[in-house]
Amino acid sequence: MNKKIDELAVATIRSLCIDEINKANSGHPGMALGSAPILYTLFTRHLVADPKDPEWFNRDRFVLSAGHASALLYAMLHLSGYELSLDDLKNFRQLDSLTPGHPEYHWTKGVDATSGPLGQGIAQAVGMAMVEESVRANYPQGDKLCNHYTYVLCGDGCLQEGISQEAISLAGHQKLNKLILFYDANQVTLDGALDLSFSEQVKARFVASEWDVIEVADGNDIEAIDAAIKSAKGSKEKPTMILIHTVIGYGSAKQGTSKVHGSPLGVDDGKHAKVDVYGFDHPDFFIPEEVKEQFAKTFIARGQKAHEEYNKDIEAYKEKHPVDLKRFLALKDLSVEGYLPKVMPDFVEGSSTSTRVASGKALNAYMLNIPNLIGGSADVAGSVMTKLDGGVDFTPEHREGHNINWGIREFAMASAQNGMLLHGGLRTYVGCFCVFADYMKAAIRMAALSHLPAIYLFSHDSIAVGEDGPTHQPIEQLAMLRSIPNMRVIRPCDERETYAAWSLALQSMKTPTALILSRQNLPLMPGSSAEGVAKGAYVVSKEEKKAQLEIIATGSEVSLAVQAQKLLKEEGVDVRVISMPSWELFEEQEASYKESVLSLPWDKRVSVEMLTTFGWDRYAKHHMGMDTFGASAPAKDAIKKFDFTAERLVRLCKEIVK
Ligand SMILES: Cc1ncc(C[n+]2csc(CCOP(=O)(O)OP(=O)(O)O)c2C)c(N)n1
Repeated sequence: MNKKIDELAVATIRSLCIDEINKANSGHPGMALGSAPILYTLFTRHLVADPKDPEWFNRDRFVLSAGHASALLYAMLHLSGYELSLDDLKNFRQLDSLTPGHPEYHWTKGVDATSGPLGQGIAQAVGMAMVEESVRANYPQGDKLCNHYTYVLCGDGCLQEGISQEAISLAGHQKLNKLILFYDANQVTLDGALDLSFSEQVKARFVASEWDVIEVADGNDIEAIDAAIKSAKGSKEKPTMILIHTVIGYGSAKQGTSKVHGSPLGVDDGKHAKVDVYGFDHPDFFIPEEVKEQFAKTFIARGQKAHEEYNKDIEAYKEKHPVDLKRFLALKDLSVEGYLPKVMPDFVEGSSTSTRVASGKALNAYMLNIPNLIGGSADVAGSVMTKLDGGVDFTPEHREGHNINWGIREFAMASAQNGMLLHGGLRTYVGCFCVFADYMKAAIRMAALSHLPAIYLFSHDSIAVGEDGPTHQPIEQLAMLRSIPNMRVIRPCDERETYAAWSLALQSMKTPTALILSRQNLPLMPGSSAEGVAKGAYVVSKEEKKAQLEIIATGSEVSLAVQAQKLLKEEGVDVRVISMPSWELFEEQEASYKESVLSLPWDKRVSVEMLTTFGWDRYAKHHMGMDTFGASAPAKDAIKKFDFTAERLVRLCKEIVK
């Protein structure tokens, strides 16, 4: 190996990082400078990807879990031939630039995952590695379609976050041997030395989680990093963590301290690092020709060759397995078009079922049609109905399995789902009790921000959970979910609405969907409609002549509202009942449709939802909801205690009409 060019290239990368951050007068030089040799070694000697086709399906994936080191990733992408110009580097962190503060998927070509919230990148990489196995196992000669490594770079911060352990533990259990994690162990975080808050034996923790561990003593030793990656790629049984001792802010007068974590070096210190330490005496943003050539003949040439060979393999595959290839090509981009059943099943009028059971039935029906639908729950499959009946579990021995046992790791489950969808090749869902959506919030937000069509099944959706009590009874969770931009929440009122909700969730391409499901049985509503669900809200039970009030209900409260409507009629009060399974879908409708459903003025409308009333002012002046925590008791007693009855709704409506 030519040590001289390696040193020159690393000096170039580090200098670019210093210049990007100095020009922006903002950014995180610390880890970028310390980790530069790691990414240089990975990109020039191992990573397989094609900058001309950044979305090439079979590329190796790379996740910068420590997203604050974005200046380094951008320098790497520029040198590696991606569509990211020197001007883009000069615009680091500026409005609408291709080089935002933290890496954003869909925005900057070559960025495989949005990252920055520490820890989540590790779980996303675990999800990617799971899909890599699943896709390969689900096709004949699957290795011709999907066969690559997943790399992730993290720092001390990511490993302090709890989600990292959930993800590491899962990856070890699943024996994801093609997952390779670099740990930039610089022993410094934002506030100071790591030992202010951390004295863990990190190696032992990984070993205990069934990982291989390799240690590199000097983060500037490219040959040692290279040898570690080679060894990790050969692992047959376990994922590998490569612990690399680095120096934060390498080259700066402030290296080794937290002062260099998140502040620009400035001109003088920048010059000191570049000239005195790296021996790189050039103008800002200078890239030597030899360095450009080095990337052209390593990373760029390797990727191009691999991609060409892959394309040839696909041509041959087409001859042998045309039907499988068609499925692969559709699902690689997450589309299920052509795989959804054309008609709804015949629902039994007069029947009653919980929407969690209805969801399980819908899932099974859709799974029979969509071969690459995969998912599971955080140890509540039997309660949330997340299993494919008679299906196989996804395990190291059965990578073709569709049922994932996520274990009680809600946050990593949701974050890994993001990684699965970022990878592409299959559609996913995850489930847990609605109240624990809070555990997953940061990952749900990330799905919405990353435009991923994640599906969440949240059952046990109100105080009707019953005996488990207020710890398990959601109150404010729907308000939280509804407040996330680019998020869709659907709370179906019966079996028909549940099937429709599932279909909409699967058709979504860029928006996550949460299905909010009941534990208790709900009657099939004669007026419920799949088309109505698609519009977010519709009249489920009309007024007799002229409505004096409009009751807007969701989920289990729709039947309660219809009951109240009947009682009110007996007392001479005419009301309309609207089922509103999804605020977000309703907001997408034209004004004329919205006005046809909500036809009365705001002060003549009542919302009914056995959850917080927070947010409902948007649609109604009057509310029947739950603005306290619930209580532990059989469901009927809990509901009685909080007087969540048709009679109360009748009283409220009469009061308003008066
Ligand atoms: C979940 C989360 N919490 C806090 C932060 C703010 N933050 C960004 S970097 C950082 C310190 C990370 O330390 P380390 O991983 O060692 O990075 P280094 O100091 O080496 O750059 C913190 C607290 C964040 N980005 N995400």
